[in-house]
Amino acid sequence: MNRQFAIVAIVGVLVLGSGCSDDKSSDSTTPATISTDTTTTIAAPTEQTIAGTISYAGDLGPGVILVVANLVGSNGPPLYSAVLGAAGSYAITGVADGEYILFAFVDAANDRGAPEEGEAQGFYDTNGDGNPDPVVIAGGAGVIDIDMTLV
Ligand SMILES: [Ca+2]
Ligand SMILES: [Ca+2]
Repeated sequence: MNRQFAIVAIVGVLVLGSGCSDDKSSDSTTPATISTDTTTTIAAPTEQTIAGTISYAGDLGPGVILVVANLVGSNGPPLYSAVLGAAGSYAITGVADGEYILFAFVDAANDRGAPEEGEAQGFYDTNGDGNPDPVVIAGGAGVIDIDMTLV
């Protein structure tokens, strides 16, 4: 989900006359010259991002770690996902407003799909009560430290 946005910044460059001080004929009303050919590419915006760290003590082998986010109460396929080649930090960007359940699991054969038997998994449960804690995304703000441990 690493969308990048190429943003063309139109930069108006105002070129003023040099105004040579000893030239009494200098006309301050001379039109300025505008240049509009500067292009700048910036990184994707970081707002509305869900980010955190995945911990996994096992050997990932040829597998990957999938991090998925879905709306609370949804039974459909995950709306968002990230694929990690190793345990560590993740970020899901461009998340629409909503209340999400974060879940992560090892995909041992790297064949995607739902978690299979024996694949370590975990969900975001910051208060440790055994139930997922929803993450709220709204108003252009992202969330960090959405950490999960796969067991
Ligand atoms: Ca699998
Ligand atoms: Ca909880």
